Amino acid sequence: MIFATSNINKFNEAKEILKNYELTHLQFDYTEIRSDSLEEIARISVRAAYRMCKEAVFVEDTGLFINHLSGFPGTYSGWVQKKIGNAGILKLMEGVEDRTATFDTIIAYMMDKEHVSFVRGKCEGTISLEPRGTNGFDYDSIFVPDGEHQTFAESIELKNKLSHRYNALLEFSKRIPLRT
Ligand code: ITT
Repeated sequence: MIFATSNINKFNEAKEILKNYELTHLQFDYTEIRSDSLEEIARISVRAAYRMCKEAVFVEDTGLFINHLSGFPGTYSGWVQKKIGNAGILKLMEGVEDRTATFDTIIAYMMDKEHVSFVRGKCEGTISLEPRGTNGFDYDSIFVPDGEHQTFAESIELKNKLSHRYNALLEFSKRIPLRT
C-alpha cells in the first residue's frame, strides 16, 4: 500500500504505527485545495495521487482545531504553522482559560480507480502554556493529549499510541488488511 504525502514526518509515524505492514512512500508534492473540510481536501488529493501512481493509495489530511479560536487553524494548519508557528498560536492563547483542542485526521484511500473511502481519527487534548519537548514535529510541542501531562513532543512513544494518526491508521488497518 502506498502512502502519498509530502511530509516525511507523517510517513515515518505511519511506518512506526503500522510496524508489521508493507508501506511505501510516494513523495507527493501537490498543491492541496483550500477548504474548511478535511474530507473534501483528502478526497481531491487522493484522486490526484491515484492518477499519479495508478495503484492502491491513501493520503491523510490533518488539522489542529482549537476551540477558543473557533477551530482555527483547522484545515489551514500547515499554512499557519509556516506563517506564525507555535509562538504565534501561544500568543493568540495568552491568558485564555479554555485551552481545549482536537487533532483531527481523515485518511482517504482508493483501492481502484473509481471509489474513494474514508476513515477518521481524533485526539482530544489541550494547548500547553509553553512549547515543551523536541520530538515529533510542528504542533507536537504545544499539544498535551487528555489524561497525560507530557506534550506529544516530549514523548513520541505516547504520541504513537494515542494520536489522531494512530487512531485513523488503526481503523484503516482493520478495514484494509495490509500486506505484511
Ligand atoms: P501532506 O498533505 O502532503 O500529507 P502536510 O504537511 O500538508 O502533508 P496535512 O495537510 O495533513 O499535512 O497537515 C497540515 C499541517 O498540520 C502539517 O503541515 C503540520 O503543520 C500539522 N500537523 C499534521 N499532523 C501533525 C502532527 O501529528 N503533529 C503536529 N502537527 C501536525
